[in-house]
Amino acid sequence: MLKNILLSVIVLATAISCVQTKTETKDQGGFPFILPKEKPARELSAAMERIYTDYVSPQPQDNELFSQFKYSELKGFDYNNYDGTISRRDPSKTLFHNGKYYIWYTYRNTPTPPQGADKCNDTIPSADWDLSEIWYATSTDGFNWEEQGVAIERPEKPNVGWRSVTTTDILKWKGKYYLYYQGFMQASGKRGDDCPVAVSYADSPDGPWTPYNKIVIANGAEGEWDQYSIHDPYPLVHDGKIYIYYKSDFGEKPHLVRMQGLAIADDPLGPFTKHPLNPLITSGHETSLFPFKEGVAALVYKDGPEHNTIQYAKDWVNFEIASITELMPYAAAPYVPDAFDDTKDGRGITWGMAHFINVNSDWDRFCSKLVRFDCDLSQDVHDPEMKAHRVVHKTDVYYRQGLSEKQRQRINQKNTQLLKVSSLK
Ligand code: AAL
Repeated sequence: MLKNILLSVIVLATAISCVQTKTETKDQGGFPFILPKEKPARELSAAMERIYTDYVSPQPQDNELFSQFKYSELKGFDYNNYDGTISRRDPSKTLFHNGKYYIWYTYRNTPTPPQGADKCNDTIPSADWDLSEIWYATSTDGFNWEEQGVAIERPEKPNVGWRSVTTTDILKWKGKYYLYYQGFMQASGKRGDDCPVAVSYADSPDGPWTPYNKIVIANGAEGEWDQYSIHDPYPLVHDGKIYIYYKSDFGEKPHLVRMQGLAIADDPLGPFTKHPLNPLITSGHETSLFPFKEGVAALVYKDGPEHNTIQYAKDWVNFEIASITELMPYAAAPYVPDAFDDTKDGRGITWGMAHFINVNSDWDRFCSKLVRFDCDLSQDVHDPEMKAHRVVHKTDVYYRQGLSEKQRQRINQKNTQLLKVSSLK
């Protein structure tokens, strides 16, 4: 008897709650014609809730951390007609010093294009960034560059980076300059793209650069996510310390996972302590960040579940998606005027360097080139053209993403089966 009473109470309560929900939704009327800038006092769907809770503004054009990206060819760099023997890639953040912009980058100049790990030797590169040095260039406008030559040479064996020194970034700290870079002690691709991080220092951005000749950010312990590769060291100054964000490739090919972590030190030469919550960013490839207001923003592109996003961490550790965008710069290395100011009000960015890899779309002549990008991710600029919702592509951009032979065969087989079945009816 009691059981039946309980059961009927539950059924009645459920019915009332359904009617109530229906009644409440019905009473609030339709959503307003003008999209409210603030979250309206009404019941919202999950998606509508999200545009008011997860993003700076419900519409991209009003979102300071949304931007399109525009690209410009650089002048001043020779690439041997893109025959694959010269490559420039993975630029550093841009530094402004004594009226000139400075960039550093991976420079490869080898007798052949990359030939893979099995065919490489002391002069033949395994990969586009094998047997490379760190070179630098200066500019007064960010479009026309004057290559200055080598900044960091490959050291003698067995010093860190003897095989290749690549993928550098710049730190200015207490009047001195530090270049962090990947120091390869074996050809990339022998096992994987394995390397730790090394550092050199100078009193001037023009050098001379003194190698520390020690590993400054070491690979993780065996079985840890970053046990093989510490890539794309990216220094910023925050909370009176040096914050170096970095990437690691982990897991097994062909399903490499690329995520980003953080190592922190009080001194540019270390010791660096890795953050216990690493990895901090679940997607992206090279590291590209900038102080924004009290936190730090990140350009997250290319790989992972949250690629093509701009993310933000108020505490410099826990990142949230701030906007979704497209056609993002690869290996973006912005000009970040306040990168080393330990600012509590990061002003943001409007331009920087990036790269195009495999510029010929020909794996037998693989080489990369530097490019400039512009954007509006700044508190001090409002450029509506950079806040347009969509990038308008010409039709050939879509046709170039054509079906592979394998996909066409799959589609044709499916179609043939359908026609056969329909003919039997
Ligand atoms: C780049 C960077 C690192 C990798 C290779 C060269 O895009 O992620 O530098 O090692 O690719």
